[in-house]
Amino acid sequence: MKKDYSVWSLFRQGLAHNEGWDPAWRSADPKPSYDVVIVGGGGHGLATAYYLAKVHGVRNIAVVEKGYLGGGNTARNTTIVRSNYLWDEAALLYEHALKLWEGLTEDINFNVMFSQRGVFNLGHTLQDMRDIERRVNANNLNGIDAMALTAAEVKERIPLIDISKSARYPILGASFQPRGGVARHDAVAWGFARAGSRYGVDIIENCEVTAMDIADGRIKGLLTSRGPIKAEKVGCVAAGHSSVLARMAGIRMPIESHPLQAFVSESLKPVLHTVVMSNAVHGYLSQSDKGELVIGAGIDHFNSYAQRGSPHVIEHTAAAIIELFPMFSRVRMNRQWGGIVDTTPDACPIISKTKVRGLYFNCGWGTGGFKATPGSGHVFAHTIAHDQPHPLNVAFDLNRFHTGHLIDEHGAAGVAH
Ligand code: FAD
Ligand code: PYC
Repeated sequence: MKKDYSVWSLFRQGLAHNEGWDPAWRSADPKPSYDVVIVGGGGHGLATAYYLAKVHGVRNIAVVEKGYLGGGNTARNTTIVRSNYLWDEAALLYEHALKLWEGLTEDINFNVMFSQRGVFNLGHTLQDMRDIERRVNANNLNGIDAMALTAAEVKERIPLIDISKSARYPILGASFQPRGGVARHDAVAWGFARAGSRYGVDIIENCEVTAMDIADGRIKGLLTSRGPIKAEKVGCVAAGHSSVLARMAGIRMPIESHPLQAFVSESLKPVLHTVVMSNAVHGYLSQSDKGELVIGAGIDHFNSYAQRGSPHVIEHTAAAIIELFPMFSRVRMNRQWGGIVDTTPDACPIISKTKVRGLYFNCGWGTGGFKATPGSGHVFAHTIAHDQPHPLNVAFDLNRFHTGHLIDEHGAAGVAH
């Protein structure tokens, strides 16, 4: 039947509580076996399934998710996207992702509301500014748009910010990436789910992986809360629970899991047209299209799998934001939440084959994986399809923690940990 896209149709659908709408993706029951099973229905897992189908022609794929799609960190993050990392390996990986973001809405035919409104990383000490200059120079050598700004130049672009010298941590300048920005987190999960579903990917929610069937050093399948599933290959993309899954395969991941919190304010008229981050005072914020201030905190330093954190961390972040923007002291906050982030010793992800043949892990994105979602899915799909890393993720192999070839990105991570 021909679809009716008129205004009247929209009105009718509204009154009918959207009953005539087609679901965006097909909800599937598990089949007995698949060529590839992706564990984790967040943005990274769904993107992996999509690129496996689209780029590598794999057709018999399932994504199994223990809760609902995008209910993990994908829907809990503050959606900052940038690629201004220090070392070549990381910068090229995140830049690959940023280029994919720039065409993503068209590619998956779903508006992910990618808004390139620029990202500022503030510097508050002489050493911060030296690090910023070093990072900006390294970015420029990699063809990444980045510039170092003075405090006056920051003020010119963000009139509300306080650059007075009397602040506890005065702003001395910033790095600025104009192509950075934010995207709509839910839309990323829904868009990849719909696009993958159209290639026949089975999306299976409320399906928790509880054990792995491994024989003769090879993955044979998974035990799940919805029964056993056989699989030729398994890709685990379960941010927050990567080490739990790895343990099922006898692998000890170099990962610590921490809560990371965020909160949003009531809606305001548009006042902040860009993204501001400060590692020194420890807060980052942007204004959503609905007008809310979206504010993120530093990690809670204890390990936990609970998706909440301590009140003092939120209090500390609120103080930091008020220090940067004194006028926000009168804004009321609406809600707060936490997610679990898997951090690695070098603040870089693991995208890797494992000692178990056919079993792959993509994890350890810590506080900064949302920005990588399309790039991460793209290179991980290549790794699974070819049983070889994509050139961009060779350096992110699990073995680097044995060989010592770490890629220290603590300075460029948005949140210190
Ligand atoms: P998820 O969306 O968490 O997906 C993993 C899925 O695996 C989950 O849905 C989970 O339910 C599922 N799963 C786990 N175990 C099992 C199992 N046994 N069986 C089946 N399924 C399982 N990054 C940025 O780049 N920019 C930011 O501004 C930013 N801000 C952040 C703010 C906060 C408060 C938080 C918490 C994170 C932030 N991040 C940010 C980090 C970012 O959210 C993550 O790195 C990224 O979303 C990870 O994506 P994912 O798809 O792997 O994870
Ligand atoms: O990695 O850019 C980042 C980030 C911002 C907030 C949390 N992570």
